[in-house]
Amino acid sequence: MLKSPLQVARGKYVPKMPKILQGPVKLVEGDKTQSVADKEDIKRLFNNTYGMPILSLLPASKEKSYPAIKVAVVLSGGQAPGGHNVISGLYDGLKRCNLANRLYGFLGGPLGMVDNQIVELTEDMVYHYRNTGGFDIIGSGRIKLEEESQYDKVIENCKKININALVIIGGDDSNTNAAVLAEYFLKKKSGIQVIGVPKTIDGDLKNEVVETPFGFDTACKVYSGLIGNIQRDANSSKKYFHFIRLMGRSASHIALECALQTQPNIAIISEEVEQKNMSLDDVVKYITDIIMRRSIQGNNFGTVIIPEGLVEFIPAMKKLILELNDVLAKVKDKIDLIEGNRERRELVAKELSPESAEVFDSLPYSFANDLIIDRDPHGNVLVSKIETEKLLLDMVTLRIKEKKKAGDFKGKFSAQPHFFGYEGRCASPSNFDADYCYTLGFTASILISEGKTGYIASVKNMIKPAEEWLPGGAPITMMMNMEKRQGIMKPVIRKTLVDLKGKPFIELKEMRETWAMNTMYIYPGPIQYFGPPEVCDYSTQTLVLEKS
Ligand code: FBP
Repeated sequence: MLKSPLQVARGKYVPKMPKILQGPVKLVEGDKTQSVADKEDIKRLFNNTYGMPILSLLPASKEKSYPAIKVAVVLSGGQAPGGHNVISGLYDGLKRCNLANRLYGFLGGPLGMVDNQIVELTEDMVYHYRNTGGFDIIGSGRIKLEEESQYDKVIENCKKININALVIIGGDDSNTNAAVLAEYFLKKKSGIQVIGVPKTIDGDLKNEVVETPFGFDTACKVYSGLIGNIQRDANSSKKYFHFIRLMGRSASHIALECALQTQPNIAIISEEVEQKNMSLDDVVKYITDIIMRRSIQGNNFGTVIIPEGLVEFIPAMKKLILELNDVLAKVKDKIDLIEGNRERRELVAKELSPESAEVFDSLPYSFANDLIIDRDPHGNVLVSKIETEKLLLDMVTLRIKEKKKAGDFKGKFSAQPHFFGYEGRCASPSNFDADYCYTLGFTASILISEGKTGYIASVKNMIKPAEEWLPGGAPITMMMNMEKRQGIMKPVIRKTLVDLKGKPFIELKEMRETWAMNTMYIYPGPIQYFGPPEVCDYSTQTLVLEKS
């Protein structure tokens, strides 16, 4: 395998671990738990795994001996930096619990568990992936396992080589799947445990027990580095407004964090747009107003940060998308047979309520087409394919033209669209993510060895140096509530959106007028892997502001 000099050097990095995990540990049970909402429904659906206690790992006086086990790991959903380190930590942790333990990987995501695509992960294999980005060691996939026949197939495949436990590394949907499997496996007395690991660059799988999902830190640092470069270019040529859409399917955590790291002129936060009941037109007015005010000062340049999920938070669009989700599920067979976009739009429009049909009709065709493409297997709109930055850029351009015609705008306006998403998802993990992921994997190995199931590995106290982090586990059911998915109420982990009363948003709110009118860009530069801790080990501002 050919490697770059940085890959070679980075391969030798030894992740920092909590002091607690460096010696013998014991598991201590804390308080019993309840789901975040819909307690009765979740309790009924998760009869065997509901209400379990929080678990903490604490130092013990001597090493415990565990029986030898076989564990299989699966990577699920979108890539996030650090997945390979979860596997490295899991591998090393299993070997510390018992040298005879063996680790396997299901290939290509959850479908690999059904199709029995499995490989053994040996020391040699794991070695090549330590501290690297990507999920390519075993691949990933978005398939959702929903049928009992699929769960039975997973049991059958695990039994073939006596797998004792599964580790599912994924976001809210994948960890929901982990909870469902843990419950089903207990009901069927299969003896197979399931442990989840919190992953997603989107940052929305966090709550009182998960401080942050892994991958958010690295992805935000990559995007912020790029935004900083663009800002330096904008400030040099002083001729473009850059409309930058940032990944993050639903919540605006990435947009908010990158804004805090780079101080752009405008940062739209979807959750605020929804709270203020803003229309698309209101968002356009807001952006245009700042562009015009900057122009009066002679600043015909700037940066606008746009969260990927914005359209789903504009109330009229949200209503339209919810209706479209149901309509698409209903007409799926018919629509698949239609080739032309116009005919597809017409078929869908007929099924919408009059208000939503009007909104749908008012959208540019290309944008309306984007809204009726297939949902992912979890029923989510594929927002990464919706070019909101171009839509806003076109609408702002039109508005500026009108202002110019009316004699209200005398400046110059020229803009460039950008979308940053895939650039950050497989980056080499920052020190924070490399350390965090290794710790998560190591913690998962202990939860399994202790016979636990239906838990997510968790690490707390993360604004402190890694040595002081507190590893443990939390029952997945405590994060769940009931939500409508593809027209049906289902138990799911509740996503955490940007808290408009939280410190990160308040910081943005207090500073944004200053950032809009002055050019106060910060240029974070690329992630640094070698150097002083203040350059290499800092965590996101979101985490620092939320937890300090
Ligand atoms: P997860 O929720 O699975 O972590 O994925 C998040 C994400 O990166 C979103 O930010 C983005 O909208 C989506 O995946 C893109 O999905 P795909 O990889 O299927 O294009």
